[in-house]
Amino acid sequence: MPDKQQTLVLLKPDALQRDLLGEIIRRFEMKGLKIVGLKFIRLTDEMLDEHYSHLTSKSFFASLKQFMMQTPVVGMVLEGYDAVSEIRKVVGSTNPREADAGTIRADFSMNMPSNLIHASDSPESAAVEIKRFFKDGELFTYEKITDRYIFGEGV
Ligand code: IDP
Ligand code: MG
Repeated sequence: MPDKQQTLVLLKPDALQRDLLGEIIRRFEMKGLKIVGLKFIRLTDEMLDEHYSHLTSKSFFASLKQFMMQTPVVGMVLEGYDAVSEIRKVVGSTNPREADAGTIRADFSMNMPSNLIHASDSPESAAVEIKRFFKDGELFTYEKITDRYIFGEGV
């Protein structure tokens, strides 16, 4: 049985400005990823220092943080089998020009840091990032009538 996981996604300010929120969420839904958390988040400098701590030494760090604070971001927690790696597949490589055609970053973006989406890169960082942005009461588990078709349960 594959591993049912939850992962953290942020839709970045370029997704909001370019009216791509719906298109991106639609692609996650089409893949069969279940939305278990969804809200606007106004990121702060402190939150970004923590979230992008692996990039503090990079020359683009300050401008990346500035970019991420331009508008609220949409935070999502998505659930599915191997959700962490499956979402990264749908999202595509960090540099949109190196991303495979058909991925969201390749299809809708050109450059960094404006590559539309953050998605956790491992189950361990997903657990930390979900806790960073969502309280327990903001996550919802529920049955969908399509679960058995998407997840293969009881078929
Ligand atoms: P990821 O978002 O695919 O996990 P990371 O290496 O964790 O990639 O980088 C976080 C974010 O930092 C990227 O999504 C992108 O927005 C930004 N970034 C990464 N590399 C560069 C760069 O070389 N120039 C500008 N921004 C970058
Ligand atoms: Mg990353």
